[in-house]
Parts: sequence; structure tokens; C-alpha cells
Amino acid sequence: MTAEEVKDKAVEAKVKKIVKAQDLTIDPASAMMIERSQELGVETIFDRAQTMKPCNIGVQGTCCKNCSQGPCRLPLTKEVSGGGEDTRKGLCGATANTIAARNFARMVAAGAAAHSDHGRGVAETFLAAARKETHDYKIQDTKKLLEIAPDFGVDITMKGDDGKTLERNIDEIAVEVGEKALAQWGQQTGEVCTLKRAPKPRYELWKKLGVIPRGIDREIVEIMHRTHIGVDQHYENILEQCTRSALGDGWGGSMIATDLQDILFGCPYPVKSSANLGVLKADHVNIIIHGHEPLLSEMIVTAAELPEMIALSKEKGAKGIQLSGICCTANEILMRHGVPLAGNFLQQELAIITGAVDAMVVDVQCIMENIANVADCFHTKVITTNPRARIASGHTIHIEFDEHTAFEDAKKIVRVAIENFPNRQKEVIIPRYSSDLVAGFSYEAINYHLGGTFRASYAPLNDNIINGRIRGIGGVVGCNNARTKHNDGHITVVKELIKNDVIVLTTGCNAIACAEAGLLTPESAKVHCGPGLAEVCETVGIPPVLHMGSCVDNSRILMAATEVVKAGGLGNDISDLPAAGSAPEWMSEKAISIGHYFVTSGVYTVFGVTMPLSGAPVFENYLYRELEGIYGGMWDCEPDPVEHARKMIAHIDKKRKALGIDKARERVLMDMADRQKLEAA
Ligand code: BF8
Repeated sequence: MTAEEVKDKAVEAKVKKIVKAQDLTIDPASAMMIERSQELGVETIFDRAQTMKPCNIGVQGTCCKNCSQGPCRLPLTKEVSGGGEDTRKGLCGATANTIAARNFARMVAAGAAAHSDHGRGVAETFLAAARKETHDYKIQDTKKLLEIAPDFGVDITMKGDDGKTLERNIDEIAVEVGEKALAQWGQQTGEVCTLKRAPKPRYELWKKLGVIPRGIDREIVEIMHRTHIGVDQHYENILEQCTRSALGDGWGGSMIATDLQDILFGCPYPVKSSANLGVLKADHVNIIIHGHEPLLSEMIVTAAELPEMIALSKEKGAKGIQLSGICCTANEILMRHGVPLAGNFLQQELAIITGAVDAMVVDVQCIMENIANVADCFHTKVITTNPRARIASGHTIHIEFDEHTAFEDAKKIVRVAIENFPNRQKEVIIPRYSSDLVAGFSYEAINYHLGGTFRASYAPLNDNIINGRIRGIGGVVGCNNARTKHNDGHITVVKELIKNDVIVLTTGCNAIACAEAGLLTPESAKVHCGPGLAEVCETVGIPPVLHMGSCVDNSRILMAATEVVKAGGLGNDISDLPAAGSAPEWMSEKAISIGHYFVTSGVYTVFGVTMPLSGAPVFENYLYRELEGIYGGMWDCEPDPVEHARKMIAHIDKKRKALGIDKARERVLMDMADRQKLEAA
């Protein structure tokens, strides 16, 4: 045996000894599939997370590889952490703070680019639909179209020859909205027009600070320029550009994506479904749609329902077709069609390990290259569909998706999955775990649910916050991270919040984790919530955790916060609200962009696991403390999930006190005691 082989064996033995599935995830379905992967010797991210440790300097944010004279590595020294002088410099003289700020900025740029490029794709398809260049997509939600048109400066009425006001033709409005929306990406001067939707004081603050994005793409490009060697070498100035880019994402690219998707595919309203690997069916053709853009998945939903496809599946020996989703595509098709969720980010390999997935169809973002290797151990076809996202590993099929031939492309994909059904090789083992859920809480749906058809309004929510039944609002979002126990941070944070009467708005992989843990049902309120929140949920018939959609739909949380401000009684700006944000298991660059637009919109935002800032104490202090004085919101990092939630609650209480509604909360605590007395009697 060579020295290398001995080392490999030692590593293998260490992995086998250390890894117990229950230590890697709180989800029993995932634990079962991790065990199955170990049994079959199929390597997954859970194995590699044990054998490969993260770089100690990268984790601190202080490794600079922006030119070829490095990488310059500036780990934190004992002197600096002890308060001594910081003499660390890269070859060019860049300090640890400059380096960490540059790295942070490049994460914002990548995250904003990912969301915004998604939005651009939607805008292009929207315009093609409005111009009737494609017949596969149609303008569906004309009510929402008319609502948003004025934000883009598009008139919805016109003057007739007799001077009377007339309604404009809806097709003309749609074309103009599409053109104006698409123009927000390439615009060079002025302002991204959707920023005006923010509460007025917030918009005025951004204007005063000079951080309103001129165009979505322009701000991302400028980050890349400023972080090139020898350009912007002041962390505050770099961060200012991060703000322009992140606001261009949250209030621009992402928000436009959400709006136009709603108009094309319908605005979500509450819908029932189920979640976890148990939604797969052994006797059906299983197609998993994984990625982010709903343009393709919408077509696949329709294609999979075609009688000819169902007949073909039966011909091949299946009982039908079971569609399910992973990551944000899952959230998109759940919100509008009730298609079940197969899992979140860390479950993508595990789904294939069931042996029941006949095709995994992927587009862009959060798709692990290793799914192709895992699929090679089974019969699963991994189908890439987007020219921006190909996979070199394993054996994948590429069926390119084009919005002009969308439905035909979708049919081709569904057919490949069906034809693959008879090729199953390994034993099919599907964990029998799935949870019921209610999703579909767009901010419009919350408005309707709280106030009803005739008086749709956020006022009842505000009333319940003011009287203390609801202590505050938590926006809990974001990824899974293989460096921490799967779903543990998500569920611990959310349970701690709702136990303390904080209502939770959720998106992305947190939403999927909550669904799997059964927190997306109205019934869960009785079990997990404090008495005030439980009472509100019971009265209104909503879950304590409201699923608002995919990660671009974090824009819905911004709009919900804006509606709460507008409903009155809780201050004049988002920063006045008893609210806090959280990403307990974040890992993607998109999460950093989201975090930064939440912070600069006035929200205290806590990230779990780690932040690449610890090697740069001055920059870290700027983000964690000084930003509050500028934006009313600031960053924080807390890996312990209970402490994480408590920090959010402490902030919520601080805001209640500033609003003078902390006394109301005390009264409700007395109610709780009364209630306990009653229950004991
Ligand atoms: O965009 S939460 S792991 S799936 S990045 Fe990715 Fe993170 Fe999941 Fe959705 Ni968002």
C-alpha cells in the first residue's frame, strides 16, 4: 500500500467513525438517506464536510487574491485581537479591513448579479409575452399589472377625444411595463424606479446618503471595478457601493422578478401541499425540478399534466407522474400550484439516493456539481437546461430551454424522465416522512387574510403588535450550510421566535425546513406559539410561519414591512418596526446581498454559522455597530441558534420600547398568567 493509500484509508476510517447521520441533520428523512449513502459508499457533501476543513484565513475574510502577487493572507494576530496596533498589510499595502471589505463587496456583487440576472430573464420573457412573440406565456394577473404600472411611469388611463378619462389597452400597458422594467438593468443615470416604493423617510435617507442605485447592472459592475487592485481602499466607501448594488437587488432586480412572475404566472394565494423526501412515489415517474427560475418549471408543470404524458408513463409501467421540487424552484411551483417540496439545499443528493428519481431537471443557482456523480451511481438523468449553467462532472444531458419554444422543450424533458422509469437499477428506498403545509403568502395574500375582501389591510396586524399579542416580526430566510447541522439552526431559531410571540415571515430553504418540521400549518400555532400569537393565528386561521416564496421573493418581505409602516401606529420607517431579520444557516453569496439590503432598509439582521469578517475587527465593528447610526439597521453574527433568536427578540423589545408599546406587552404577559391559571383550574 502506498503512503497515499494509507492516508486515504485513514481518512475513510475517520469519516466512518465520526459521522453519525443524526449528528448531521435533525430531519429523519435526511438521516435515513445519509445512512443509505454510507451503506452504498456514495460520497456526498456530508462526507466531504468532515474530511475537508475550511481555510482558516478565508473564513476570517482576510485572504486577498485580487492580483497575482498574492494570495496575501492576513490572519488575525494575538496582538491585534488584544487591542494592539494592526500593522498587517498585503503586498500593495491593503489592510485587513480593506481586504475584508473587498471580499464582502464581491459577495454582494455576485449575489445581486444572480438574483438580478434571474430578474432580467423574467423581464425578457414578460416582454416577449406582452408582444405576443411567444404563445407559451400569457399575461395572467392584470390586476397586479395595473397596480405596478404607475411605479414604472406607465399610465393606465388616457384622455379620450371628448376629454373623458378612458382605460388604456392592457396589451399596450404590458408592453410598456416590460420595456421600462427591462431598462432598469442597463440604465446609466437617474434611479431604479422601484426604490420609490419604500416608506418615504427611508427613500429620503437613501437619497441623502447618495446610495440609490442608478441602474441594476451598473452598480454590480462598479463593485468589480472598485475591488480591483489599487482602486477603492476605504472600507466605508466600498460598503457604500455595496449598498447601491444590494438595494438594486432587493428593491430592484429581485422585486421586479417577483412582480413580473406574479403577473405571468399568477399572484400566490394560500395553497395546501406537503414537504420532504416522502413526497416521492415509488410507483410513479418522479421528476424533480431544482434551481431557481420558474420560467421552465411552470412549463414542466403543464407538460407533466398532459394526458399523453400520463398515458406514456403508464405504458412504461408507472402509475403516473409525480412532480416535486428542490430549492427555490420548489418554492416557486409550490406557491402557485401546490407542487410538493422534496427538500432544501442539502437534500439534493439525498433525493437521488432514494433510487426513485427518474430525472432531476436543473437550471441555475445552488445546484451542486456532485449531483451528477451521485446520479451516476443510480439511473437518474440529470438534465441541464440553461446555457449559463452546464455540468462537467458525471453524465448529464443538456436540453436547452428557450422561452420561444418553452412548452415543446418542457415536453421533451418530461418524456426523457418517463422513458427512464424502466431503467431503475437499485432498490428504491423512500423515507416515509412528509409534512402537511400551507404556503402562498404573498404580501397581497397577507393583506387579504388579515382584513378580508372588503377591508383588506395590514391594520389588524399592527393592532395586534401594538396590543402585544404579537411581540414583533421576524424575517427568517436563507440556505443550508454543511458546516452546521442540517435544519437545526433554522428550526431552533424559528421555534424560539414563535414561542415568544414573534410571527415569522419565511422564504428560501428556511421555508422548506419549516415545512418539513410541520411549522407551516395553522394547527402548529397551538403547539409551538406563545399565547398571544397562538390566539391571533387561531382567530385568523394562519400558520405562525408564513411562507412568502423563493429567495427573490424576499422582496415580498420588504413590501410587507412597507405595508406595516403604511398601516400606521408603528413609526414612520422600517427601522422603527419591532422587527428583525435572520439567516441561521446561510452559505450563498446571494444571502450576503439579501442581508445587506435588509440592513440598509433599516432591519437588524443576524446571520448564523460564521461571517467572513472576524480577521478585520474595524470593518466588522462598522457592520455590526456603526451602521445602526446611519441606516437604523445593522449586521450581526450569532452561531448559537437560541442566542441568535434572543438577540432578535431583544432588538424587537428595544423597538417596542422606543415606540412606547412595551407596556401593552406587559399587560399581555399578565393575560398569559391568567390563562395559565384558567388552564390549571
Ligand atoms: O435562493 S436559500 S441555498 S435555494 S441561496 Fe440556495 Fe440559499 Fe436555498 Fe434559493 Ni436562496
